[in-house]
Amino acid sequence: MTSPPLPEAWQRAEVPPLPAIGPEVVDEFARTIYGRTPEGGRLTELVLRSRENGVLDGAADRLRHHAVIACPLGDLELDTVTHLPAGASAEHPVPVVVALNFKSDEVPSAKVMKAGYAVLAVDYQQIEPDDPAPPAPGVRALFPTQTTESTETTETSDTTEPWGAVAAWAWGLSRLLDIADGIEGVDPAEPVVLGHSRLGKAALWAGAQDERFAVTVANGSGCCGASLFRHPGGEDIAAITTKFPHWFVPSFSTYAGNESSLPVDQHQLLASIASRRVYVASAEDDAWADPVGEYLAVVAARPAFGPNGIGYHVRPGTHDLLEEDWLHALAFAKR
Ligand code: GTR
Repeated sequence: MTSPPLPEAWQRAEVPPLPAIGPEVVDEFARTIYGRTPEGGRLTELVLRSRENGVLDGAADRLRHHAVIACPLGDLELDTVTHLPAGASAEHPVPVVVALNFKSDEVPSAKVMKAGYAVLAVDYQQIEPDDPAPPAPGVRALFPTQTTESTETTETSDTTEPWGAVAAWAWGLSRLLDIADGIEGVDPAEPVVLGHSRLGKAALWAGAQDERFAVTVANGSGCCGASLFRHPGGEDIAAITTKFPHWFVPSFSTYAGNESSLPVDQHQLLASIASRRVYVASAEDDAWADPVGEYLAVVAARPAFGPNGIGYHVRPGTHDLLEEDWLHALAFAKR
């Protein structure tokens, strides 16, 4: 599939240098922005609740599972939806895309299913409510208060900040991969993690931390996703931490209006996923997500990847995850 051409002005924009990438970079992102996603959470029950064959004009079978995940302070229950492409079976398993949905009834299109991937998704708020003061707590209440660990080389190592909701959603994406392992017709090798917008931020943080993900796809992920903090335009730290304080560690807001003092930028997050692969997608009229900043992060991160290691497209239109975004991303994943 050919991607739409890039606007010419973008190709002349300044690309930031890429500092050396080591495990301490992921620690810095945990410490300053997302909080550390804790280890743990064990899938203890996976029950197939229903199966509808031949949905999406015959392109897929729809499976609904109930999963129980044992966490240190209690169980988290998830109701997942899996679309298996027609013809997938235990004898002919297909690779999987794990994704978070904004609503439980979101379904991939028939054309997306024909790309040959199973799509396993859950409503993201089953993992953690998207609310600064949720009426009922999510998974973050099922783990003891943690210390954000840093490497010895980092000076400020002793923080006790809670992990943000983006990190909780990232944890959920890893659990979806555990669930994929138990579904007949799914081959859990070479999995793709995909998300749009705030869920694109979560997909990137999952891809950076969970090395099982072979391909990470961030669509319209914007500020705290793929776009550079230091590229002006779109949402900034002041805006995002005012409206969504629960997404990040509380101290992240101290960088509001002072982006240049943040010890990291998002091209380093993309690069930290290498040698595994990354795909970033933007929309031309999605100014709030700063498509130019997303593109520049990809170009800046490119030296960390091998050939075909990082891909990008920008399409006409607004902030959305469209069929064409899926098809470009899956064509990249298949390469
Ligand atoms: C916006 C937010 C963005 C983006 C978006 C979304 O309101 O400012 O960072 O994540 O929501 O998730 O749709």
